[in-house]
Amino acid sequence: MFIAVDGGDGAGKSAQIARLAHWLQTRGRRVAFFRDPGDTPLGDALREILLARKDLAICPESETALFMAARAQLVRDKIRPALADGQVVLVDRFLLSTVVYQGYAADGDAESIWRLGTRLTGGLLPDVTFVLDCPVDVAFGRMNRGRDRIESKGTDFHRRVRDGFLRAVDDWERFAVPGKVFLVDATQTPEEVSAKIIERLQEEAPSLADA
Ligand code: Z5A
Repeated sequence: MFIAVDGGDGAGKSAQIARLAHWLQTRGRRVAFFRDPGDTPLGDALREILLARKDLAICPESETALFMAARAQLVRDKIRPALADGQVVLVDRFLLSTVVYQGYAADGDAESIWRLGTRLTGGLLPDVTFVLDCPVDVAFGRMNRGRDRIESKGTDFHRRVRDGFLRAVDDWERFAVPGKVFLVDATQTPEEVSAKIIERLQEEAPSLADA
């Protein structure tokens, strides 16, 4: 099974993936975790360019292409082998992030980003995507570290990102995106958010909870 956790910066994705991985592992599941972009040599190099190189001008079209290249490599080198090995794959962000950050929030064409992105993953998309929703001021208030290149784009951009995730969930069926998507209120405590995700997952895939 392939599960993505996505959403705005500081919404709590990493924290929820760690909790979900622990829950699955205590039920005897083998779990592989990856972050997008990253976790391959090419992905790590592109991550550095995309997030750390504030000196480079990178237009939305180039950003789209670079995020997609990192993801294509991750799918081929890591995600497909882990799924073939029977592991539950958890990803911190996936194509939905490109659709939102480079699409809805940057006046890009969300539908064509879904199409191209799906081609470049060879048609592989998560079975289930959890979108953590959190107001920008709450999420940014949680982040006690420096801002990367994309986080530095300003509050208006990040409000468009939040709205973009909400629109993407609404447009899921219109764009015939495979897999299920669930919006999760991420303003609650980590324990409450985690309980909601696990409840949803058990409804979707009851066999995952078998010890
Ligand atoms: N990006 C893109 O533009 N296009 C793409 O296609 C892709 C990505 C794939 C990747 O950053 C950047 O690239 C991202 C989108 C863009 N940039 N921006 N802007 P990333 O995914 O590596 O980093 P991030 O999204 O900024 O992650 P993050 O800051 O680590 O946030 P998080 O994982 O959602 O949150 P967290 O680390 O779990 O929690 C943050 C803090 O809040 C931490 O202190 C927690 O203890 C705390 N926390 C977590 N949950 C809670 C709750 N429920 N209550 C209170 N406090 C909490």
